[in-house]
Amino acid sequence: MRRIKLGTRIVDYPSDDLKQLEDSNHLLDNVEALKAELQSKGYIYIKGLHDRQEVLDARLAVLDYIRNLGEGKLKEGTAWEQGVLDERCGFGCVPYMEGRNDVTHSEAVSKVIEGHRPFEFFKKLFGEDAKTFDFKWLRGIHREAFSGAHVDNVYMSRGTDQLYTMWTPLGDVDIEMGTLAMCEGSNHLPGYSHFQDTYGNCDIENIGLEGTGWFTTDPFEISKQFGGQWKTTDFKAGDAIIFTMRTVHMSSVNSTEKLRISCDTRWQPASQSADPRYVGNEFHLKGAFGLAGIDEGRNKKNVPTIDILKKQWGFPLAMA
Ligand SMILES: O=C(O)CCC(=O)C(=O)O
Repeated sequence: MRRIKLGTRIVDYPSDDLKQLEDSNHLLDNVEALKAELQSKGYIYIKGLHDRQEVLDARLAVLDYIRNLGEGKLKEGTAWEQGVLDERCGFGCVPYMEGRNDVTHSEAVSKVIEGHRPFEFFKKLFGEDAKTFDFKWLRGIHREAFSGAHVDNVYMSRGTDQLYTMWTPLGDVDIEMGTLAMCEGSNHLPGYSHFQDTYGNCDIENIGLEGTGWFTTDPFEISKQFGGQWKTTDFKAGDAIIFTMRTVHMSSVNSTEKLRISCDTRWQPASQSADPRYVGNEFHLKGAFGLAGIDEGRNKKNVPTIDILKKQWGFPLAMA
């Protein structure tokens, strides 16, 4: 049994609070069953979707990029390939790599996150050619950092609803380094209908929300209120998890001295319209959300925050 920090809660793993993810590799030759699994669980976890060596090469390319940004980020006296962070390098020091094409579209990174393996996978899943947003959410998550519970629909709902996220850890990432946790069933269980009709339907950029866009940092505020089951696992380089825009997910806290590197990539059928904010070479986003939104809006007045909205929607603010 391991003690894990999942957002702001400390939980045992594995336990009823946080179970182990099961992979769906046995369904890879049965696309209808794979699609049914994606809808019933809200995700499919595929071991070895990517080539392991290519993922390890991509990780090194990202670390090399960070190393070349200057001193003070990776710990001196340790091999840079280890990805050990300088103790002082936390929020604001780890480079923000989301949508930064110089690193997200570098050869080694592109080869993994938009290489032929994911293209073929999604082509099979959609029954037609697949396309992916140009914007890539490449993340370096430092010690004590994590992502709060949210659905992706609040960030990217202006194109087709046949849009899926593929989360790819770049390297072997144990739960203690900050893995993605899924709330199984949250995309369709009846307990989520008000949550999905209010928060889940929000376009947070449109309403000018200030902050991360997360619903909460407390996993129990989701599972104990609306149902579903939190699950995660230790990921190996090559593994990926694919999930719907309505699946609630968050991450465990990175409690190690190593940088957790991962990328979320969005996929949809090629014939469908895409959210225009994430297509092209330059991205014009009004806000900074996710981890980058933590400090946004702290000093602003008259802007909606998630707490104000939750009150309006009739949700209790915090759980004991
Ligand atoms: O990597 C993370 O911590 C968050 C990723 C995420 O929210 C996503 O893939 O949609």
